[in-house]
Amino acid sequence: MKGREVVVGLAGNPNSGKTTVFNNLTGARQHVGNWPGVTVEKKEGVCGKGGRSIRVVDLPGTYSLTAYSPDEVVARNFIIDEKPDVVVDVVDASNLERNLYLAIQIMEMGVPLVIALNMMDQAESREHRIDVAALSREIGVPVVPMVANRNKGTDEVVDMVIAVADGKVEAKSVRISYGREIEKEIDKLEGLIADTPLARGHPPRWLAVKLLEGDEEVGKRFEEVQSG
Ligand SMILES: Nc1nc2c(ncn2[C@@H]2O[C@H](COP(=O)(O)OP(=O)(O)OP(=O)(O)O)[C@@H](O)[C@H]2O)c(=O)[nH]1
Ligand SMILES: [Mg+2]
Repeated sequence: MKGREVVVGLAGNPNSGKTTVFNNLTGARQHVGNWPGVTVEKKEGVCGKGGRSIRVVDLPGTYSLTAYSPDEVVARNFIIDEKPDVVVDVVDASNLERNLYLAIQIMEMGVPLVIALNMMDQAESREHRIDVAALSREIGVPVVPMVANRNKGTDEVVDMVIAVADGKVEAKSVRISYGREIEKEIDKLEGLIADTPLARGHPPRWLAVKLLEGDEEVGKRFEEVQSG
């Protein structure tokens, strides 16, 4: 079946192999420009499979998605405002714990996520044994092992992206609980946000967490809808 174009945001920590994955996916079919308003490079490319077209947008490499650097704002505004069908997070399997920090922040944005678990060769040579199925089960999203510099796992990522975009595989992450005290405040804020126009375009829980963190970007957006 020919479907509509699938839009993928490619996220990941610096040095996780994101460019290698992007090149494997899109080959020479790339376009380089700039993100509007900032001097951050924007790379886009297309790939296809079984008559399906996938547009891959390479997001800046970041360790997190706070509002403290232009790279992070670009990456998260793309996810929040453009609502890609799927986010692929390139994770360095040999630095799993550090890399999962970003994965969790993407999960909290309520967007379908596929983890491309790259550098599996490095993880193995350091004798890190990763139970991929267990990881996927625990966090609730598909995990695809890769060795991108040997072009291993690319097809599997494409297949998974299409399966998730078509609703054939669930990519609903687990909800991270902040404990009773903070959850109470999140609930309150969610209630306040629910009736504002902001809630139409953004996941209210994510907004509530960001407001509690004192996130300036989200704070600005909240003030804008309250004053107008
Ligand atoms: N051993 C191993 N090396 C890899 C793998 N994937 C990528 N690399 C290598 O890791 C290095 C970094 O890869 P890049 O694709 O440039 O990573 P990146 O995330 O785009 O890095 P920055 O843009 O600099 O943040 C390169 O030398 C790649 O060839 C992998 O699966 N295994
Ligand atoms: Mg790169």
